[in-house]
Amino acid sequence: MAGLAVENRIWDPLETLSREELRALQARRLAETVRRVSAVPFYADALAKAGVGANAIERPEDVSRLPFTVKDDLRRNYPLGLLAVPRSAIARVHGSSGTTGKPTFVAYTRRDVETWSGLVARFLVAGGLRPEHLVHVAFGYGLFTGGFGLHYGIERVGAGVVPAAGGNTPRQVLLIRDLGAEVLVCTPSYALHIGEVARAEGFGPGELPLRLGHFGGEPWTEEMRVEIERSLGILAFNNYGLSEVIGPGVSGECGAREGMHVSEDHFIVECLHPETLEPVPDGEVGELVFTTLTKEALPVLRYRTRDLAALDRRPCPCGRTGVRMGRVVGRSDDMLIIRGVNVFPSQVEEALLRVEGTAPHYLIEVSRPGALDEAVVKVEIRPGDFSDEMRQMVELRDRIDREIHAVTGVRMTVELVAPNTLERSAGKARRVLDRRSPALP
Ligand code: DLL
Repeated sequence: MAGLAVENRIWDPLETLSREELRALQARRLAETVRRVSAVPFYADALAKAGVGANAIERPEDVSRLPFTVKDDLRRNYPLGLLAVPRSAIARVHGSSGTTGKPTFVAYTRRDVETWSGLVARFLVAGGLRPEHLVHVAFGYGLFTGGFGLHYGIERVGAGVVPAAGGNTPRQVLLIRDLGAEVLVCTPSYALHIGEVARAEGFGPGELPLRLGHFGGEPWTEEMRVEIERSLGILAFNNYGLSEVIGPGVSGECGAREGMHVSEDHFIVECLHPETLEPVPDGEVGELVFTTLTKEALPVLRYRTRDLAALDRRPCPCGRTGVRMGRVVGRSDDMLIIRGVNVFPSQVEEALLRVEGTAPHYLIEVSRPGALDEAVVKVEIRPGDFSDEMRQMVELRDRIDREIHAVTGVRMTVELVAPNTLERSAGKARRVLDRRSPALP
């Protein structure tokens, strides 16, 4: 088909429902979801406060009457207070990729795991995966939804998986070459790094067997796509998701590669102004808010993702009818994604507070000098603790380094700076300088 990068195959006929059929399905599933969550005290309370009765949902637009859910609601109901099924029905638990003292957990029933792998299969097939392929998965396997989410989706399609997981990049290159994987799955920044290492090991573009890549889990740009495609000699596809909603598989690109189709038979997506929470017109950037329609273990109502992107309802040449979301261009909160791990500046602050001698003045500078993110934390020393003695300062720096790693799970470079040298602000303190961010439109 004209304009499509790969042959157009559709995994699930539900991807091409007419808008009318889709609306009817959404209305039915949304009403069911509201009934299902009424069994969860947190939601029963929120629905009562919003004045939403058991039979309030007749149309998909009625979603706007429902209360919002935010990440803090999950934290406050730690570990699994929002569970909508008996504990015995849990088939799987995953968690947020951040490694704070208290992660947020999400749960799946057996049917949720099946729904999820079907959703992952949709975007993989849309982006050219076929049963005869072998797929190299370099996502972490664990609480993070990336590894297992993609793994099950690939198996669902009937393709082969190499569950390589992350780390030891030269070995990844060796495995890809020796096992002959045609498809690479990881974060876009890791794909770029694999490309660099492959080149250092003497492989030119296209000399590895790879032909396709499915990347997600963090923001990336069109320029990065071009770079990854050139260095690995592949076609690269974008896919999006978040653990609270299901994990990867919320949306993904088709062969047109102009936005990611949201699986609207499973999620209602809204694009709202992050402050007024009023809908923004199609084509304009707003915060994406998702309501799950089929999840059993942990349904969410109007989950505020903090991800900023635009929606596009124009027909797509591939024939899929799900609304497309553009690239995530930023976040409406201060969460950083560093080498795929979600980190809040407050976590760095927490780590600093554990170390005697540091002042609560710091600046996190994130950049991407090569393929991988680098974070430098500048920390002010308290006037009395500043010392000309090198050994003392090195010890202090190492302690901070260990604490930051323990709290965030990410290695950052710590730079100690003299008292009163970091910029002070009259309003909100600037804690982050992110040199990777594409400018907001
Ligand atoms: O990152 C799920 C996932 C894994 C998606 C693998 C795709 C592939 P979390 O760890 O909960 O879940 O992080 C979710 O990551 O709110 C976005 O800010 C960001 N994100 C995920 N995919 C994309 C993408 C997984 N394609 C958070 N583009 C989300 C931009 C993305 N940001």
